[in-house]
Amino acid sequence: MKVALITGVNGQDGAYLAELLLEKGYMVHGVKRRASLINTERIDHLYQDPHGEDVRFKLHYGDMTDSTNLIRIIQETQPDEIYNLAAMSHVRVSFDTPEYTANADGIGTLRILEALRILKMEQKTRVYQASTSELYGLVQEVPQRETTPFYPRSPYAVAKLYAYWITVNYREAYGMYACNGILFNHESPLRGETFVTRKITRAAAAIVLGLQEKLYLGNLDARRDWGHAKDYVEAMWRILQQDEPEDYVIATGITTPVRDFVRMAFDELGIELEFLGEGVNEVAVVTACRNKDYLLPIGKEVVAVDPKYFRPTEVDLLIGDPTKSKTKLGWEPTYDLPALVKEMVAMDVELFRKKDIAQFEHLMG
Ligand code: NDP
Ligand code: GDR
Repeated sequence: MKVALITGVNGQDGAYLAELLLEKGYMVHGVKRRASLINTERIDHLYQDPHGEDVRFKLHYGDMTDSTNLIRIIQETQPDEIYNLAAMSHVRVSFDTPEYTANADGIGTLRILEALRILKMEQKTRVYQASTSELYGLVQEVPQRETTPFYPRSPYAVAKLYAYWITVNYREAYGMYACNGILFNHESPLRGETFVTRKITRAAAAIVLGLQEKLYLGNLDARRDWGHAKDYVEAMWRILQQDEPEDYVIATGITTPVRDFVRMAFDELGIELEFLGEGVNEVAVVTACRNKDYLLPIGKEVVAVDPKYFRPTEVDLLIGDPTKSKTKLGWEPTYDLPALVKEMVAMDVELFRKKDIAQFEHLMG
């Protein structure tokens, strides 16, 4: 039985990847941080009683900033494959916590690679590093591919730049099977609530259900190449199954402005919007309601801009060229953007309907 270790197992990608690897028959170990409240909601359905027989999913407490603990977990679990997904992954927040982000996202990757050398496992264990389209930052070339120069635009992206190159360096210096997946934005109903897509789908659901008045956003002009996380974790696995270790762009090849994502999410609920005004004064108002269950007053302002969500330096345009991953990995996305939006909106409506509304009140701001 192959053994995998996933850092960031209770994040969006960790949850989908753990499920995929369990389906493939792996023994899966996950690293999670201690939190004051249990935050394993995304992986609770995978939980197995550790006292039972044939347990194939185990969680370990750990932190990317603590090398002693990473060395111990790797020694105990003896993984064939490590998927390093743990990171402070919010670009805007990285401007507020730059040093911590560098430590967890940059040096954290070094700690994993060096742990394998200390334990003399560098020839046994394959490493997947969660690299990002944020490395491309300021547009140098479109679509962005494996050979496009990097120009990171946030403390997050700069930390990930270090992680990218230390992975390449350990591959070249020590002959390790260590690869970067340069993944463009990928979303799902499990996406964290403060990333723009999930923020929009949750707000659209809450507004039509009368639980929220308005959605405040930052830069509506930014364009992103959005795919579904379920497709992207399949690519991670494929990257570690090749004869030679290489780096791959994983993307859909289609880019969409944030404004259009907003339009699509509300449209899914039968609400048609018109965007009026410019810059910080831009708003979206309701022009039609097609669904009798979700009636909002025509002319109601449901979206406005709040400059607090602007970033000191922004990444304006991301569009990936997935040719290499299609050719070499045989990977293709199965979801398009309309299917992704549909699934996310439906799930958020269901969540708000199912759960006690009071639980959400503190999140409405
Ligand atoms: P999430 O933010 O959903 O998950 C990140 C995970 O990392 C969480 O489990 C979090 O734990 C954990 N984590 C954060 N800091 C530490 C730490 N110091 N020690 C241990 N664990 C930590 O991210 P995604 O699942 O969306 O992304 C997975 C990886 O892929 C990240 O590295 C991200 O930067 C990268 N990436 C993501 C893309 C995307 O579009 N989703 C695109 C390209 C790259 P906790 O729950 O305790 O906070
Ligand atoms: P991103 O994702 O920064 O691309 O990083 P995010 O969804 O946060 O932002 C996408 C774009 O939307 C604009 N935007 C807003 N963003 C947020 N979060 N909140 C808002 O209110 C808002 N309004 C407009 C942003 O300015 C940006 O241009 C994600 C993360 O998952 C990273 O970890 C990963 O590496 C990259 O995707 C690829």
